[in-house]
Amino acid sequence: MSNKGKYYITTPIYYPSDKLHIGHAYCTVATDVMARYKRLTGYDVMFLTGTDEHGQKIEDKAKDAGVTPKQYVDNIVEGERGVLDLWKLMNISNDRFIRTTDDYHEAAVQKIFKQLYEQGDIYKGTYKGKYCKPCESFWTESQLVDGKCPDCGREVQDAEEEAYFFRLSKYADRIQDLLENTDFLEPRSRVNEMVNNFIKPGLEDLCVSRTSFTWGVPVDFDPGHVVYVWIDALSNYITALGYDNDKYNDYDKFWPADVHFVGKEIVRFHSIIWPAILMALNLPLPKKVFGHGWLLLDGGKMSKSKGNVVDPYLLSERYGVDALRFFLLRTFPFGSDGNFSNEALIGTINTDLANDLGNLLSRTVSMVGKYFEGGTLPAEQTADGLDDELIALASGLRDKYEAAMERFAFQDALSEVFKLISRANKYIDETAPWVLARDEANKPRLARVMYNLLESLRISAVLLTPFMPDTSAEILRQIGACPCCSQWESAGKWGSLSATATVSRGDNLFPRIDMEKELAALEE
Ligand code: ME8
Repeated sequence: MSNKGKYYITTPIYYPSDKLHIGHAYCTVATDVMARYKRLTGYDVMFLTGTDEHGQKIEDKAKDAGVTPKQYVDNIVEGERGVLDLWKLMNISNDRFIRTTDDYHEAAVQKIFKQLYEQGDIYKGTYKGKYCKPCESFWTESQLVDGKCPDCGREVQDAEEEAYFFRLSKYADRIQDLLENTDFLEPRSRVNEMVNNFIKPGLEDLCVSRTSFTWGVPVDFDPGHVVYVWIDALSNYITALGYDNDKYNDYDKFWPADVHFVGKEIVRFHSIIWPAILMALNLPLPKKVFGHGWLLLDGGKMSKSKGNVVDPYLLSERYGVDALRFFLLRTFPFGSDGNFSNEALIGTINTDLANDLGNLLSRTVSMVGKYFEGGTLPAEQTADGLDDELIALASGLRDKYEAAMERFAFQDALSEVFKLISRANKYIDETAPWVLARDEANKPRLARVMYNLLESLRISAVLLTPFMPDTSAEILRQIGACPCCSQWESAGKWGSLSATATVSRGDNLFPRIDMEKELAALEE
């Protein structure tokens, strides 16, 4: 396999203030799909995810639970059905997992904070403002919406305390230029929002330390202050590679990141504050920040603090990991919001996976087994003009898929694959193999029809691998694909499967779900 170079991709580091929900799984699955896709195409990938473990909210939650903050986060991260278990269950292929309570990270954050202070990018002042406790966000009066937190709509409190500030204002012009004149931030629609709402009204310096709680990285030169959220959280992307620490040694190789995937509510932190911190540290900027949309439930954002969350653990167990992964990226365009519902999930499983993909595989493999000795195609095969359209579609698929994947348009990439799957199902009706099978003289033609179906399945399965790794492996196994025709290169080459492939039947990939019964069962 060719090595195309390095690729570094990250998820946000999630707050382990509660169990993670389907919104977190959404971003992590998307990142995993991209990481797997890049590996498939020959990149040396670093995929980072992790947890953001400090802050007042976690301190409060731990107190309520009667445990220390560290015990609290340890349980959510490492405990049974915790974050690590969830990612394992969901087949997440992260190369590294960072916890902001890891010693090496804390020590590096202290160094970064001190450096910024010593060079004058951080100074001491008094913080006056409004604070939203559930969101752990400070807001200025002008940012409030109807006097409430612009993120969650809840009440905010007056806050005033001695604090350190980062000179964000100093970087305003450079950040505006970065946002407006490069493709640093995508989707592009988010650029105007950042520039008009945050930069044009005047970027204010950012409060980066707190004295009102203790669960944070201590400011080592000023006891009583802990580093407040963003310098701690954002620097995970470099400390996890070994920046300012000896734990890892990958900074030179992998930084700058190729893309940070983040939800739209933290685009501001990643496209304004993070580049400013990096500019102050004189480090290269990530190549791209992509702000994805939210999964909504009954029209509102799912969130741990609102409690309207859907458990990805339960959904994976009930419907299968691959079905859930597929649903998340097939149904919602990555840059936009989408409404999660059980009906949509079951509908997608039934339509795309059970009817279209599952049926194509089971019909094809069972016909090959039924019509040919030992399930092996004979070498003598007869082509027909009827095959051309299917072959043309399959041969052009990889390029279209690649173009969509490079835009993070997962839904479009899957639509292209499913066009081939539908076309192949139609091809079965057009060629009517059961009619051909009635006459021995038609065997070479029948063999060719079967081969074309197996080839369509092979190319589809290779391209579905990043989305549904286990399912794709099973399809490739059933159709008798050798390892070398299961690679990216061969997904672009019609005819890679051996003409005399041998199929082996397996279980039905996705049994159809009875929607009514299932919805009733879920209500219980
Ligand atoms: O913001 N729909 O952590 P967090 C889609 N620790 N995605 C969602 C979602 C939803 N309803 N809810 C959450 C933090 N997400 C900080 C990040 S990064 C240096 C620090 C996803 O636990 C989405 O990617 O609140 C969002 O940005 C992220 O989880 C926020 O997770």
